[in-house]
Amino acid sequence: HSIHGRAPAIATGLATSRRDLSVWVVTGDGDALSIGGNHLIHALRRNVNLKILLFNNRIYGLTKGQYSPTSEVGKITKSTPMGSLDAPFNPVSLAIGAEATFVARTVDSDRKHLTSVLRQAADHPGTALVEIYQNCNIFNDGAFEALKDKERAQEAVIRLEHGQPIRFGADNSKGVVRDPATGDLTVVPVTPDNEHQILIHDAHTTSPTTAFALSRLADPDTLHHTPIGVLRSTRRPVYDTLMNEQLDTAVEQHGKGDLSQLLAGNDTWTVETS
Ligand SMILES: Cc1ncc(C[n+]2csc(CCOP(=O)(O)OP(=O)(O)O)c2C)c(N)n1
Ligand SMILES: [Mg+2]
Repeated sequence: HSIHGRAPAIATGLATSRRDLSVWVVTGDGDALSIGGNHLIHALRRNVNLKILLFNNRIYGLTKGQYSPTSEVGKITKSTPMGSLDAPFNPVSLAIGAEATFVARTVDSDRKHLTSVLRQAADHPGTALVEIYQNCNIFNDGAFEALKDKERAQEAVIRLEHGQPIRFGADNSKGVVRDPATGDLTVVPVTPDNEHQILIHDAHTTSPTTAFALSRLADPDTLHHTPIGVLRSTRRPVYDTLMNEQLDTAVEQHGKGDLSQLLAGNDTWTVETS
């Protein structure tokens, strides 16, 4: 419970001072990416020990249906009666760009997948960002239907598994390869000739380049080729640990401070006159 958008700031204080807790932020696309966008990117770059669940329904639900930073271009809402003009954020791309060490995506109605992703997030030391595609049956119904309908999902969803070739579709007939000319990732029909070129998913690689390219595969209109699962899971020093090490060093060098004495005490500065 905190002010709209500010959960990562409150949670940073909590996670750094109460290291016995597992601290989870539950947020929305409006909360995390509009009013709270700044707090979100700095929590990610600091790698605070937080788990952030970003429920993305591509709308402001609570305030009754205004467009959000993940709404598609041209979305007609009460606040955009002629269609929204803004290009949307891709939260997974944004998180990877903000130096996040753990970035995943899952879907609200797929309990098995959601559970597996949340367990991996829980085990991650540092900030874990999990985007959860969520329906809003009142203000944005059917937002992710292409990923939920059994038949359509086969073509639309790419289930990433670390160490496995990135294949999907009926009979795993499609795969992701790197285009040698551009270095970008593309989807191709798998044939005996190109089977060995299908990319093997490596969530643990330090470079964010391929995870970012994977996050860009989805077509924003049809949602075809939407990767779900853990895109990136890497290790970097955790902010809480570093901060507490500094505090220990400060105590060693200067002794333990007394906050109430500092607040109620004398001036901590001197004004020199010449
Ligand atoms: C400081 C502040 N500004 C604005 C609001 C109004 N407000 C409440 S929820 C919300 C947006 C919610 O959108 P999202 O985070 O996507 O959550 P959803 O309701 O869709 O789950 C806004 C603008 C507020 N409560 N507090
Ligand atoms: Mg929302």
